[in-house]
Amino acid sequence: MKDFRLYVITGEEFHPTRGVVEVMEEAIKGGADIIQLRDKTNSKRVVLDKARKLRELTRKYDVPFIVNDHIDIALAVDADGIHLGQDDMPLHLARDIVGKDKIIGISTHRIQEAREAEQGGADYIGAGPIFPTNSKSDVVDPVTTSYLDEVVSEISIPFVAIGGIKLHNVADVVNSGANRICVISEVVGSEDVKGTCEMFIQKIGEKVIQL
Ligand code: TZP
Ligand code: MG
Repeated sequence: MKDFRLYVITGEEFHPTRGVVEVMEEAIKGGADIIQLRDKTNSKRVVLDKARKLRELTRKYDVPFIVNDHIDIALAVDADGIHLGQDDMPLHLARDIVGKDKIIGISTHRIQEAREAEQGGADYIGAGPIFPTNSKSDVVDPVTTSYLDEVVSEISIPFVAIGGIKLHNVADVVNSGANRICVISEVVGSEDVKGTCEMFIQKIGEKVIQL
């Protein structure tokens, strides 16, 4: 898969007066280089409609488009991939369904899950939640940056740090070895989505040397 640095996931509850396409377009203009549609509340029909629109947008900017949970919707709109959690369709079955060319991302919260995802042929893993977050209801306790240390030392496929990552704490994550950051609320809930993405991109590129 094409590498990425700033992975932005939709979170429409954080921008109630603005449309999802408009917000995600700003994120892309600010440097988001992979986008995920995540909608845990609306009907399949509504999610499908948003997926179609975001597919159109991401094609225009040549940015990979991932659908959370819904393999059928991902296939229907020809998304680039799907993102699955530990309670979703098992990885090997998902791979059988979507084929080898689609990206499959797997959420992980502990190193055993990361190992299984890697061995099972995931294209990337999510590692988190690093910090407390209000963007996920079934959330597990924060895994902290010590989980990133484990992932850095053991896992070879790309990983993306997620969960409670803000402009004020992203340096901790970057200094733990994460080169790819995934964000919902700090980006999509911002008054300046594009500017916030630009600041994230800048901070992802800055590794603080600890003396
Ligand atoms: N998976 C682990 S934490 C999380 C997801 C989807 C939510 C991240 O959202 P935020 O607002 O960036 O903390
Ligand atoms: Mg899921």
